[in-house]
Amino acid sequence: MTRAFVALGGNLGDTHAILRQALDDLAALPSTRLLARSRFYRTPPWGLREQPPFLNAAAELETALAPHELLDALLDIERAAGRVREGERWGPRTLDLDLLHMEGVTLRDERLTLPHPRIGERAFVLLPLAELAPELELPGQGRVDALLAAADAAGCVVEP
Ligand code: PH2
Ligand code: MG
Ligand code: MG
Repeated sequence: MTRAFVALGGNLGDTHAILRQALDDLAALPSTRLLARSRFYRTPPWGLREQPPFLNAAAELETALAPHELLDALLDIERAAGRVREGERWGPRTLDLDLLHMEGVTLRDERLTLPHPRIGERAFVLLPLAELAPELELPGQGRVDALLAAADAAGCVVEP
């Protein structure tokens, strides 16, 4: 079994309901347990500024799935939430599930890079991830709590 961390985000539709459903879907994956989930954060759009704010969260899993099996499962959950991949890069989406890290795994191919290479730039990923694993060491990037301390979390707020 491998510990894995997933970032959840979305800014189209009923974002709370969509993220809650995604967490249920993660918990229901084969050979996988949902160990923990963060609170939900409302966050300013990053990358492409002219779009609605996002709702972001993170989940900690324990899984026997291989990295690419887990990636395919995340894409299935995105599709079930009505995700269409035709918009702009960084643009609005109903559900985005990004595989952040799997313990003991570093890899880079045309479909997947682990750990996710841009965690350190993104407060909307680090804030929820730091709730789950502040001491986690991301190979090549550093500790989650140190990355968060250096990140710009302006405008990110916990949702009730
Ligand atoms: N996802 C993006 C682009 N920009 N901004 C925020 N705040 N949260 C996101 O999840 C996000 C984003 C592309 O995946
Ligand atoms: Mg993303
Ligand atoms: Mg994605």
